[in-house]
Amino acid sequence: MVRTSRKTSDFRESLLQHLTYTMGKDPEHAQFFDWRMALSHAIRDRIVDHWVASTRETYEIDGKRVYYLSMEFLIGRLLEDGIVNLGMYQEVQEALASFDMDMRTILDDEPDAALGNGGLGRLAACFLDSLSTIGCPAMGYGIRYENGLFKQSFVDGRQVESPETWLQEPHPWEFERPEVRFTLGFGGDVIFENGRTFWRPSELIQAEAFDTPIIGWQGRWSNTLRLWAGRAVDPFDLGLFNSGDFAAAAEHEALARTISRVLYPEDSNEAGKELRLKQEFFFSAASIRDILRRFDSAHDDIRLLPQKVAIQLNDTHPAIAGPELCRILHDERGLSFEEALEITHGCMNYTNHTLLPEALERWDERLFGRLLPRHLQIIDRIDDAHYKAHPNRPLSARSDGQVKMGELSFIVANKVNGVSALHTDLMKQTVFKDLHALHPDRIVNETNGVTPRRWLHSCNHGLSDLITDTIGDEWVADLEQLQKLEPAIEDKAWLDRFRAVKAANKKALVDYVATAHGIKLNENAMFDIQIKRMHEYKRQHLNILEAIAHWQEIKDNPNGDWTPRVKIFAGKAAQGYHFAKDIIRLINDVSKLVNADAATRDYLQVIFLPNYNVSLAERLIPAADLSEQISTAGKEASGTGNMKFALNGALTVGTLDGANVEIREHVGEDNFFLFGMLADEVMQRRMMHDHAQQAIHADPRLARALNALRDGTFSPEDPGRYAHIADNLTWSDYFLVCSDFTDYWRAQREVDAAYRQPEKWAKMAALNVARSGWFSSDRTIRGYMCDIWGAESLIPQKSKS
Ligand code: NBX
Repeated sequence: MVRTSRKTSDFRESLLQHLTYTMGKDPEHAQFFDWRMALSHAIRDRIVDHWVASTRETYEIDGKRVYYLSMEFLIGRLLEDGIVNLGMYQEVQEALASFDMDMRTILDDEPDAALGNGGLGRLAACFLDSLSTIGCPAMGYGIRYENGLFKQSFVDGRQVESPETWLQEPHPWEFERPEVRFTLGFGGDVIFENGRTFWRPSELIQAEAFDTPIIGWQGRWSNTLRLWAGRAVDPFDLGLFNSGDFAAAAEHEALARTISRVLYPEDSNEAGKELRLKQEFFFSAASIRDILRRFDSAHDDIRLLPQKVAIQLNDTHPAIAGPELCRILHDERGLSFEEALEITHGCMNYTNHTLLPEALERWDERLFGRLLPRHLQIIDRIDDAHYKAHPNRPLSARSDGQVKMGELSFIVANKVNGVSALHTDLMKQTVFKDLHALHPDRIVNETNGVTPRRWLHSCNHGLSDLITDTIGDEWVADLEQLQKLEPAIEDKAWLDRFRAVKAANKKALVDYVATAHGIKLNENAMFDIQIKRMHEYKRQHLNILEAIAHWQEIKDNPNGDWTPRVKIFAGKAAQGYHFAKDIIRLINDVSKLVNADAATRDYLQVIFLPNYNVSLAERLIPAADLSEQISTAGKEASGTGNMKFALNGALTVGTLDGANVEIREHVGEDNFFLFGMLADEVMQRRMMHDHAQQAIHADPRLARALNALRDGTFSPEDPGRYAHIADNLTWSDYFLVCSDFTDYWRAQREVDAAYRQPEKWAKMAALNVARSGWFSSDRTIRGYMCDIWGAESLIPQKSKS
């Protein structure tokens, strides 16, 4: 046994206790799973102490609490987070080593909690981390999906989906709260009786709470993520069972559970399905009840609600929380409608995450009225009140036979925010133009951020250690301190260390890809990475077209002085989004041909890694040299991957879209590869009917790459497979892939040239790290606390430094 400190041997003892008494195993027979569970419980015990203390303090101080309602929380793994935030990394490592166990292997055994699709869900997870780190009393509310985002694999290059089953093994981080249950309803009638209106639903269901503690940096504060699971009101019909109809006897429970069964895999697309609306109401209504119950336990004047409660709607999915709160205050508690609406308005705020028209939630009013008849009436009254206040501009949430959740959220909310400066401006100019004119102070900007604990400190140990060696460790909770790195960047020896860290991260990725996928990547090449959901506006097809053109050019001149590149893609496409799935297949087909080409493979490799998720991102981002942020300007609301890459020392090739604009301002234009049209140029260019043909005509490289799609170069067994992609780009090209191609090519050759000067490149990359401090989600959350919620940190000032 290795010699260990007192702390380590104490921890070793609790690990052994849990292995023995929680898992019922002895060290000789324990599997990785047993060790991971024992470790999780040992860590959890320590988290709970902080959690209970924070909860107690929140009640005692009785300040304003923040409630973050989100249909998605893409939290990923939790064990390492807990260990790191408790500052126990070393003792855990030593304790495990004393049993001959490798910590990394145990950590990698944990499945990802994939309760989200993409940016919106991951942002919610970063916010939870920052809320706890800052010590803002807060609670996240969402759905405990039994099946998270589907698993992706490839068969003949095509995406195949299979169910995700994270809850099939015990989940050590949650606490079931059988005593916290609310009965909710759907359907039925609205009754008017004795001068009062009330709703009598016909279908009842229960929401049961499951709590996960969210510990902040250094364990100073801990909040709760409360997820709701569907349960039947009468789980089992004994009468039916006794009569022999066993299936029918259990039917209630099965039906009730479907409500929290699966996460809808639509990202930036409205699903429009009845079950989805039920899910939205289910978790919003349960959360509102829970918030009111907690408020009532300490106050007896409901008019104080806006002083004590700030509710944040993460996009429009929880928008029904507004009418539901109004309904309870008016119908159940007897407040006048005006007063009910005023209190609701004082509590609610709404974040918009996309301007894509197909993502703006709208419900057919017949479907809506069938499930939520009283809420439809309440929405009409909200509209009436709004109209009364602004009779000259009739703007309503219900119109054209639809309930418009964006308009509803805007009208009900106290503050409405966009997620980057550009996006917030575009909100004012486009989707919310008229409402903004009526309420010019309502829209504010809160540029997104990412948690530096997960996205630098934990995922990139090499860089984290180098930074701490150079400027101390306060940067982890005060990311702007990274600026202090700037003088070191001038020091050749420091820069060599910085380069060595990147090289080691790339080597680790190369090893992982070799083990997991049997592919040997060239670790001396530039690692060029695009990882995000598959979507035409994100333009993975622009990236692969450029790769095709590049490959063709290398083949023309195989002895040229090329800069070696490995192009890495990862991302999932929504099941029904066929065009996006075809782009995945195209990339896989290009990969097959190009990687096998002896004439070019030293210079260009292409790989699409399956099943992109949070933990894969944690491996890829630290190893990136180049970050692809190439959306059509005006379409990506913010992006957060872009921030993670810059923070980990990758250079960006990108358009002036979303938060790229602010990243470029912060890191400096010399340290960012800009290309492409601006948002207003995009709108103008689209008016030209032949924009794509003109671009193709003007650029023989583009024409040739498109021809390779048409002539079956990448699908000889099925030559017509990609003709429709070429046709789409030639004849329609809504996202202006062709129009931006030539400038993208130019930027990529500048990237090549810069990469050939390793010292210059390293300096630029290090400046990206030093100047990315502003993109911490701690800064974002402070912005929300001050501009939107009026909430304060409960961590005593003295212990903050
Ligand atoms: O939210 C994403 C944006 O696309 C990113 O630019 C941004 O960084 C991120 C965090 O703010 N949006 C997203 O993930 N989903 C949606 O916006 C969405 C909206 C409505 C809907 C489904 C998804 N029905």
